[in-house]
Amino acid sequence: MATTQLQRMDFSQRANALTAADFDAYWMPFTGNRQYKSDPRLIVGAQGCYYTAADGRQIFDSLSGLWCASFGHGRSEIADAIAHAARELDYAPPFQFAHPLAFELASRIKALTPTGMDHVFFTNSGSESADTAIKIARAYWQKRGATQKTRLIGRAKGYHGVNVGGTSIGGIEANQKHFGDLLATEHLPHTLLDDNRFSRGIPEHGAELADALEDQIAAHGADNVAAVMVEPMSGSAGVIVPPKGYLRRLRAICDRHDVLLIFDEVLTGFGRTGASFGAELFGVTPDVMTLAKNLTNGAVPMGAVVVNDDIYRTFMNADLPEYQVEFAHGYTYSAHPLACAAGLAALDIYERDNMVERAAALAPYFEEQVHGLRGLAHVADIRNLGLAAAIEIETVDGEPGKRPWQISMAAWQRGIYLRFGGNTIQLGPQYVCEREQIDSLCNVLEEIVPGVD
Ligand code: PXG
Repeated sequence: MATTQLQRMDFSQRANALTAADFDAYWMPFTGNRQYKSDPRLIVGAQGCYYTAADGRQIFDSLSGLWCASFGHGRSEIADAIAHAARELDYAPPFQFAHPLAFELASRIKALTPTGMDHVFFTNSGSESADTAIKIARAYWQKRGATQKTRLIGRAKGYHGVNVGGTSIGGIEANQKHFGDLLATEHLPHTLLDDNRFSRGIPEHGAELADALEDQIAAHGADNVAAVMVEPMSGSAGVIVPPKGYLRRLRAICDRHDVLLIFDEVLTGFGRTGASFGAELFGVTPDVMTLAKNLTNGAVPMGAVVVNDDIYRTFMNADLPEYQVEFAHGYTYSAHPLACAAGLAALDIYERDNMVERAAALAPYFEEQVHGLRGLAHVADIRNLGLAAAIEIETVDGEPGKRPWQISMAAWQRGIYLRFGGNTIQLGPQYVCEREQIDSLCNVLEEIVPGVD
């Protein structure tokens, strides 16, 4: 439908007007396009913890969008901030010029992130944050004269988005196998151990798996290793929580060998684990931290990379004429005024409404209810941390994703948006939801999980 025919953004009317050609024109990301287009699941509105489907049904959002709208949908403060910014300053070039909101938001992020994380580089997504972090790490060692320090170490089952750096350092084979040569990277073993099945929160076993980092650094020589990047808690691979002591051990090994530690906090940032950041929960401060998602409550795409003072000063103290760029990197939309406005409004809500405390207060109840699903047919494991949980589903027909997909489709029929990935279904409710909503989510799962083939 031509945009001029509808001045207002009436999503529901527009949903009804879509044609087969429109469906064909849109190549959907991370989607079985053929299946979706034969059975579209259109979303036309969002408020609080619910989406509105095109057929008018209210659909419970059990993953805060994609882990990004944790403070509740339709926050009017954020909408107003975006609208104001769009009218006052729709765009400003971020290279060599800037607008005030960028500095304000950087200061706010600095104040909220762990002590020592002092300087903020803006991107537009988690993927861009991951690739930016990798480039910062490599360029840092170059500036320090350690030109050989370029190798990168990630972790099996890690997810750092879909750009080339993040795809390489990530450890999800399905995301890598179609793309030929990627960056050379090593991968630490994941920490998904049989002994830890059905652990509640942080599992007991496996801290020693961190010692693989010693071996990998030794194999290449510390002089050749730039950085290690891990999620404090792996989200996409199905809520893999690091064992007690594991991240501290990684930190110690990095310190011993002068290797930068990058925490990808795109998903864990701003309260998801029941603490403000994974770094805080686990008591480990990285050198570089990547952020996105909740930074704007999902309302405008935005990411950020936060670095410690040593890294920033190393770039600033480079022996270059003052007018020359210290880091040849940036995006047309870095620190976009609409994103900054959304970020400032989202962080106002985050602080004023004590979002971390809310998430932490709901987490024990969530844990109890989710673990109540243990014993259902097909359930192989349940893992959780804060307001994140994954239910691992036994594989059928050699297709790990089949049952999770069937469960998600059944959930949609029952009024729940449910995310599935690999052999898991994943839950990440909004911090603003209530116990009753967790109850009804788990009640529906109790009915549909055993019901799939
Ligand atoms: N790092 C981490 C840790 C993430 O979780 C990204 C980077 C990439 O962010 P962008 O904004 O480029 O998508 C992510 C994204 C899921 C799921 O189902 C998780 C993500 C995205 C989509 C689905 O767990 N995380």
